[in-house]
Amino acid sequence: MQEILGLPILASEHGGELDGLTWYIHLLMAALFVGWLGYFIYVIIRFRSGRNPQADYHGVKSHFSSYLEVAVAVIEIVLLVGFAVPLWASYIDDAPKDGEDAIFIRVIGEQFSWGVVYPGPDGKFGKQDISNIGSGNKYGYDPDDPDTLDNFQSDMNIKVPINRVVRIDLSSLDVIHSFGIKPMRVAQDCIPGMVIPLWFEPNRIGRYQVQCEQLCGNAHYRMKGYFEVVTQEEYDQWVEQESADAISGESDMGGFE
Ligand SMILES: [Cu+2]
Repeated sequence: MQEILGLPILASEHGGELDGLTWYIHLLMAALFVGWLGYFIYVIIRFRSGRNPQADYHGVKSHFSSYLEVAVAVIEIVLLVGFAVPLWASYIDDAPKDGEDAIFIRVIGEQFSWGVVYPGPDGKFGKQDISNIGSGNKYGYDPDDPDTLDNFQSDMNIKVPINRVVRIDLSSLDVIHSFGIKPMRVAQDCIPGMVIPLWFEPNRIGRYQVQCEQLCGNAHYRMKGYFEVVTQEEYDQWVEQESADAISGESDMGGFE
């Protein structure tokens, strides 16, 4: 069905279900299209002027169609409140927590780039406080916290190992952005003042595009980053190198000279 619908490459575990949903919605729409078209043609023939020379000025008296409309609205409310909202809440609740087996990353949208913060080999982010914010420390990580030392920044470029659950905590420094990766079948708004988790499992090695999916200003198009899925060994080496560079002060974060 991916080929029929012309969908982008699929590279995540849950994406197949989403593509399935897209496919079923297309089937439903096709059935509705054919059904309504058939009814339309029937009405044109059945109520043609040749067969009905005199117009009927009374029309339909029954309230059946109104009841039907109300029933459809009630079913839609039940689907939304009873199923869709609880399902989404449970997805958010199921996000991997601190200490669980997952890759934790923080992504911060900003006009017009993506800040990407990794916790480093110890898996712990340094403490953050608004009083630490200053030049060279725009996210307010505590330079005296030992957990901050091995944190590193990898702006516009996210790297993750294959077949591991990735949890990305999204936020924004200014306006509403939206973090999207089509092959992963994920998209989530980044809202200033909120931290929203997004989690999924990449299952195909490759380099994919991250884009901002919310028009956020005149250089919105520049918010294009990369999401690279690599082997576990390659990922571990990369984290070690980036973290070492941060500690020695050769790159952003950690160290804080
Ligand atoms: Cu944006």
